[in-house]
Amino acid sequence: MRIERAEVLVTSPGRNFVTLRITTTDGVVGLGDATLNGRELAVVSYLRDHLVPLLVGREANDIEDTWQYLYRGAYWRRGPVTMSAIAAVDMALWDIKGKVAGLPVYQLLGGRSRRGGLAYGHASGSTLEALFTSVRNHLDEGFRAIRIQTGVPGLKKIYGVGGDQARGQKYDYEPAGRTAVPVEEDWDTRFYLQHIPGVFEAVRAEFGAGLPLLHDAHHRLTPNQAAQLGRSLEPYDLFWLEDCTPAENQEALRRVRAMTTTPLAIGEVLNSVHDYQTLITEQLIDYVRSSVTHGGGITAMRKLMDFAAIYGIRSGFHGPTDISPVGMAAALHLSIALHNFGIVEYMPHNAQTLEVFRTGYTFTDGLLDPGEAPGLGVEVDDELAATFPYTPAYLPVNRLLDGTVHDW
Ligand code: CS2
Ligand code: MG
Repeated sequence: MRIERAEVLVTSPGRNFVTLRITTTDGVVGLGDATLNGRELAVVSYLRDHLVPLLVGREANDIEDTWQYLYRGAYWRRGPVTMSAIAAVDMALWDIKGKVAGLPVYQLLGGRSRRGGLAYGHASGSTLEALFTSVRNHLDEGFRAIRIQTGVPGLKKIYGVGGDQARGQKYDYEPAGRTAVPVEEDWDTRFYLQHIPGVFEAVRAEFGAGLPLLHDAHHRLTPNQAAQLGRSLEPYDLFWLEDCTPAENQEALRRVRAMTTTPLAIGEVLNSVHDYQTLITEQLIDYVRSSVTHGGGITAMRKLMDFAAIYGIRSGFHGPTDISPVGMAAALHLSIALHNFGIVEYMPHNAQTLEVFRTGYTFTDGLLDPGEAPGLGVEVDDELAATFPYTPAYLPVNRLLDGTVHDW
């Protein structure tokens, strides 16, 4: 069974998604997610101009060989554009293999390790009152683990803090801005560090000790600041503190790790096992945050997680709405099969997106399940997808109060 055709679909039902569709000589179709938020068209070109011509005529069954061919054969290894493109090919080939076998992909990965994957939702509010409402709404929707982000006095707007939920603005920071250039936001780490511990104290007082709580620092702190935050949050027993320092400096986590017992998660911008080498071998983190979409696909993420398993490190795959339903499904098949699963991020896609991509995964009692459909279990509606053309959209840029550009 050879690859007959590979097409790249770009659609924007509220936000941009890049999907690779591979069709085999037997007429079997597989889908892969290649969405790289804010740099989508770079991956479209990488796929269309450089990978599709290499794929046509290749044996569709040989997933590992195709992965190595695209990774080693390119000479230029790693990086988010390359790895997202390879991920899309990899996912599509697993989708095809599952369909040919008549099995959901998780069965091909060794079968089920649990009933469902614990998912966390994004609660946020510019004030404590708005935050509490958001937490309650998430609990009502069935979430059993919740990420907490709030406004900070003295700062105008903070990424990850949504608007008025009653007016449907729940995740209005995702996508950040459908504008020609990025929106600019302000930032001051001292204001932030002074404010956050009190927020967690209030959330614990309101919702009790049992609820798993997470927090994302979005790479904005120095190692010392991150250590200070981790220590100040210890009384509130976080499930994790995410992306406390810029992820490209693995050694920075040594200082943080030595200073706090708050569990650490990092890696949504990492895309290779090599990016994790120090983090994993020195046990500097507790959770791997890469997505299957940006981490080279199921083949690569399975290996990364097996490496992490030796050190007792678990998965916490990135699952914001910029991971398409196809990428989310791939993450869920892997999550359900892995022994060292930890948690998975879940921001439900909007209704338009779920009309373009018909999904088979379910969310029940706080757990996500990939479903039993053969392959990944997602289908795309071409005609509907074509009615939502690509729209430029960018994440915000941060400036300190004196105008200096700050870490994302
Ligand atoms: C966030 C995301 O989900 C998360 O943890 O950090 O909102 C992230 O900023 C975007 O997905 C970036 O594309
Ligand atoms: Mg994050």
